[in-house]
Amino acid sequence: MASVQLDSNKQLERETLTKSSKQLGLTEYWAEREIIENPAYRSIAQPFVWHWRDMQPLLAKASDIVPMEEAYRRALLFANPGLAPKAWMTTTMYGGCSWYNPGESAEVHRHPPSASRFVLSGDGGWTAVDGEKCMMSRGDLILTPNGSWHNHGNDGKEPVIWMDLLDLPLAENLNNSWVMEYDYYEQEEGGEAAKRSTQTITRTEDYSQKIYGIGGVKPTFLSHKRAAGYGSPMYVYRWKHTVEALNRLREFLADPCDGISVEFIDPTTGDSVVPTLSFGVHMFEPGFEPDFQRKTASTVYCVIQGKGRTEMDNGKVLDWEENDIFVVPSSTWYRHINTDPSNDLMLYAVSDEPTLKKLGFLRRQRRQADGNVTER
Ligand code: GTQ
Repeated sequence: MASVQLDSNKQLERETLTKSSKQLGLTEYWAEREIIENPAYRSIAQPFVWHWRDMQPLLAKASDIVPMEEAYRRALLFANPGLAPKAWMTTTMYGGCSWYNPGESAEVHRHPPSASRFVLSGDGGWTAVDGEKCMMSRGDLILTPNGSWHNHGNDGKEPVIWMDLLDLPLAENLNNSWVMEYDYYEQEEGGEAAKRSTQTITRTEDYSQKIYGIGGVKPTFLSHKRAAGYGSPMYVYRWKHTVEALNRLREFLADPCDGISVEFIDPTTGDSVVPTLSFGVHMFEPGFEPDFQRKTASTVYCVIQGKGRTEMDNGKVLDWEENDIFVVPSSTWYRHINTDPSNDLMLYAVSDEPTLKKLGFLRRQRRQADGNVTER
């Protein structure tokens, strides 16, 4: 910054100017140019990994000493150190790991942020969304779009652990104030509407799969509007179908950065499953050497199978293995390496790319081994 020599009179006047500006809620651009223009001064999400081996014992302890009734969410939230004091993973995404003991349940509620679940461990867990009881197995994606009533439970014999992921920080930053609503009413038989803590299941078992489970085929005689009408009317994406799809794609040339990758879509529009976030899976076969990439979007990953590391610029590395969850924030050069010589690496990936794309902020670049950078 150019510094101009001022006579002492002007110096005094400037001090008064600074003071007066501050008092009026004004900031002098010239004085704080560094802070305004330099991203290094901003509090931003950091690349970070949460290890299952550390997290699981803490959740197990909580399952013993924290009663479900205390908050109806027995969850450890992923708090990115760059975003403290908020417990956010990125400036757009919030997530946590929830533990449900056999027989436990959480009351029905709804909120403006769109939510998702992704089971990490245990069978018998379920989420009821808009009248559909979605049974959840490891690797399944369950959606709870903006405004849909939902409640959870575990009918199984073992504890269930799943990852919750919501666009809550985005909703909060847009002043779509984070409102948890618990006033759920159902019409009693021939009587008044009564407040309920669970919703009646009104849809046939595995509704989402029955209606949309065969790709490219859409029933024309049923309504595709569900809940508030935001996001996909298909609420369950089964892991076994995802694996089948990935296996069929092995014969094609993989993406140089993301490997063999698929995105879950709204089957009625082809769009991302919720308006704000994209959900998908990247598969890296053994020995695959991806190119580096960076995006203005941020991505949260969960290691559904395999192990490896994320390499970033300046020698920063995140090592991870099965069930670990990690974040690659916007603008970071990175690539994922499968370090297992004999097994595929499968990464579940959630990104705010649809939001950036809709707003005209999305930029993606690839950097090849020779250093050449191209737009994607
Ligand atoms: O379990 O439905 O961490 O609605 C935040 C909001 C969990 C849930 C969260 C939610 C839930």
